[in-house]
Amino acid sequence: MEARKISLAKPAPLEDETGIENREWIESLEAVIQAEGPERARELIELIETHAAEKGIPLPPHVNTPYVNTIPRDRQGPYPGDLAIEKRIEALVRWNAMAMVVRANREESGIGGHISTFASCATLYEVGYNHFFHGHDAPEGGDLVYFIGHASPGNYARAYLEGRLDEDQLLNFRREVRSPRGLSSYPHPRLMPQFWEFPTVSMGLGPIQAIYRARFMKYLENRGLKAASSSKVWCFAGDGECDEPETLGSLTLPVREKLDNLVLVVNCNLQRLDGPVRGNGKIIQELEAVFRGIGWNVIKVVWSSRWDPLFERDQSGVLQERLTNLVDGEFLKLYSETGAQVREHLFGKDPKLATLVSGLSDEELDLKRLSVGGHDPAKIYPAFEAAVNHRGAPTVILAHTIKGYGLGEAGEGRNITHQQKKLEDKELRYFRDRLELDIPDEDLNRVPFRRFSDDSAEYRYLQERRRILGGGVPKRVTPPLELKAPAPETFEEFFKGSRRPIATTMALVRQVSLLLRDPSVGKHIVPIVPDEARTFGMESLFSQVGIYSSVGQLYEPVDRANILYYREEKSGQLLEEGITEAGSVSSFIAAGTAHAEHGIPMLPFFFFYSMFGFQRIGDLIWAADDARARGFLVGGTAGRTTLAGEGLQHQDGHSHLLAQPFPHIEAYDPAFAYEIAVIVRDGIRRILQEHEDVIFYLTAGNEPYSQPEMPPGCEEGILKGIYRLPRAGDRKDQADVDLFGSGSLLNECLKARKLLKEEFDVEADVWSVTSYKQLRMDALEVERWNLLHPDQQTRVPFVTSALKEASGSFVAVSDYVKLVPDSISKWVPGRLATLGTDGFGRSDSRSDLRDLFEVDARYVTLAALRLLAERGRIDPSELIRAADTLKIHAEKADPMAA
Ligand SMILES: Cc1ncc(C[n+]2csc(CCOP(=O)(O)OP(=O)(O)O)c2C)c(N)n1
Ligand SMILES: [Mg+2]
Repeated sequence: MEARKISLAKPAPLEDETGIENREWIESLEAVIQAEGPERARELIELIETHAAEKGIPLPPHVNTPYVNTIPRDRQGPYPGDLAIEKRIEALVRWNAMAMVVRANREESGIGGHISTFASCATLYEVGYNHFFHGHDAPEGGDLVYFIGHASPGNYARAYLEGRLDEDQLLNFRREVRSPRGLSSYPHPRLMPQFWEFPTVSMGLGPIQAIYRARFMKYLENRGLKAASSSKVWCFAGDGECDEPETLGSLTLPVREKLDNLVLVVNCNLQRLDGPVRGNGKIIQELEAVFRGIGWNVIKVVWSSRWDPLFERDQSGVLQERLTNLVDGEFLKLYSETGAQVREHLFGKDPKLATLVSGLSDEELDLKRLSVGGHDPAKIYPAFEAAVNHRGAPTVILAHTIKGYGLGEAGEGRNITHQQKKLEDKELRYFRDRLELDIPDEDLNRVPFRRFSDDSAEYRYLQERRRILGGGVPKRVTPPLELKAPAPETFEEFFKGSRRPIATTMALVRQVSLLLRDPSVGKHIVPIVPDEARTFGMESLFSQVGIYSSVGQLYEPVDRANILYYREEKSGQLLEEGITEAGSVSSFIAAGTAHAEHGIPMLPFFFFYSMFGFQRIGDLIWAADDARARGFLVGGTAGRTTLAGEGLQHQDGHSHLLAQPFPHIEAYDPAFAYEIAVIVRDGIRRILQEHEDVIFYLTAGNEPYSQPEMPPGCEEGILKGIYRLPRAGDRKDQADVDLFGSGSLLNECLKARKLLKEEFDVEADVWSVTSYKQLRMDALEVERWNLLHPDQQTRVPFVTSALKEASGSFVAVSDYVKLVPDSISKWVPGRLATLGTDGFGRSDSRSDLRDLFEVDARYVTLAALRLLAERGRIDPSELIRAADTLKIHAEKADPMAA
């Protein structure tokens, strides 16, 4: 975007002939404002605009305002705090934040950390800490503040001054391994569960989580689970971060939902990591256009109070015009210059501008002295105040700041500033002097941490402010909330089985539907779906619990006559998010952490197309795990050959592989309805009764088949990952071969067992592997224990002991890539052959797909025979005959290469 194009504020010339006419128009408008007020003036302007449109006169969209503060000086009330004390507090926070990073890097070069980002947002945070951010003890509940991840030294430095962290902890910044008291690099609730609430450092994930959190708060209120409150969601984000699609991708939701409990503060230091965010444009104006265009309340905090007299003297608007036309790259250059250079380069271009500043000394013109709005509490306070008082729409504050503010030559506003981690003595001295701290020269090199004494005015002030605002922020609290387990009937029908063919997706939906009726947990369940409810057969939930809508239903739905009609209501329970997996998982995180944030235990079930889960929004699931969210992720229409007909972009054969590295996600690929019931029942117990921070991932298929009754004694195996299905007949002795199946491919094992018996006189046992991940985790844990405890009796992984009486020849078939079953091969006692669905999916019938990927009963049979041949149990020549019998062609295309 060219700066010239966005200078909508270009003032009209008032001197020449046209100027006289212009002035008459302006004077008329002024007269209306004076006589009838601004509202009438607005009406008239709109009238003229409409008329112009009728005459075919194109007008530019009104998305920008001049490049000045939105709140004019005369609407700025008196500052409610003690500015001198707050300045001294801020100076120490700034110093300590810098000291943490510098000391950490001196001790361990390369340990990282950032100085300049917090240096840019420190004043924004301080005004928040002194006047706005409510802690959990506030009468109406705390505010939820999403801090900028890589500005975390600032939060630690603040907590240190408040006495919430001690020096030892500061010294262990980024030493999360060396010391149990180490401070995590970024906000990680997993690592600092009593401190951090929201993981934000993956750029873009903070804003989207904050948006859906603010909506979830309204959801809880509208459903009557939470009293209406004035709690706000504050989200701080970087201007560079706004390039992430997650940052700006969900901006319409808060407008639609009128989320006036949401305040987004964009720290516009005009720089990102490598250089300017928009060197050739103006990021603040660009963002203003985006937010205003959508309907946000936009407040720009651009210039500090020192600019006020200049703007007041600028009757012709020439200063405003110059600043509006200045590209950010040029501003940053000017910022690094001396006052004399600024006089020449910024003000010297126009005689009127030169005159405007002629009474100011060069020192006074130095931009480091003139400063910008985001470093001036007097400008920040009214913006924050206007934001929290605004009704009916979310607010964004675009605050102009300087990256590395106060660092001078060490990186203030320089391109290198982001990476600055070490300061030399000269630079430390400069920083100290800018902050007006009384650290003696001889102490400087130690970069000491400094705090106020307990009887100082500053300490009393900051403690008092935090006490009034309800305690420390951030602080994560998890009250022990107990919910009674769901009634046994909620699960029983699944244990009986069903002859009628049912897909596991249907079983899961039915399970959730029964849970929603349960008197204990029912109202705590949050079904979430990104526009796939009908795909998963969830539409019965529309009428059962209603679709949440903050305004109810303003229209009569077209399908009103149908009992399963599209019912929206204010107290609706189902979150129908529309096509946004990223938004939906953000709702999942909000619901899954509601026990900590709102003192209300909620149990989300997020149903999504399994292909668009871990693959598409893996980073948000990672954040959910970090956030200690609890709940159930359900990957529907799963399995590369179970979902027929959709093809390459839809058929998921790898989400179970992608789920493997997530530490607190237990992933299951259940085959039968009773397995689902066992997993869900135990998961709910662990979440609601044991208070475990765990997420369950269940894949569910859409292939209908009859559901067997639950065999006795298999619950442990289902939960741990493997159990044997009842044998055909009542054979007691060992089988010749053992077959592992998961999900709907378990049926292929059952068919293969029959084929093996009938065609080849081979006895097979069939095992349902509900979770390779669980088996692997257990085996890794046991292996580790054995390594560390050589003096004790060796332990055996569950999978090894479960299979100890098995044949020693195993065939695993999975609707996922072969690596999934391969992941346990080390611990399988014998030889394991794996069949899986490596390669791009295709649209076709299930049987053709299973032939393509070589995962049907015939291939299971052939693989079993091959193992027997390898062991000398059958003659290898039998294999040729077998392939022939099974109609398997040796020269068929390899699905991985095809
Ligand atoms: C998804 C993602 N990509 C890259 C990074 C690495 N990174 C950390 S900070 C940063 C620059 C941030 O710039 P900006 O948002 O403007 O914040 P500032 O430091 O300028 O306040 C980058 C690229 C990250 N944390 N997350
Ligand atoms: Mg930036």
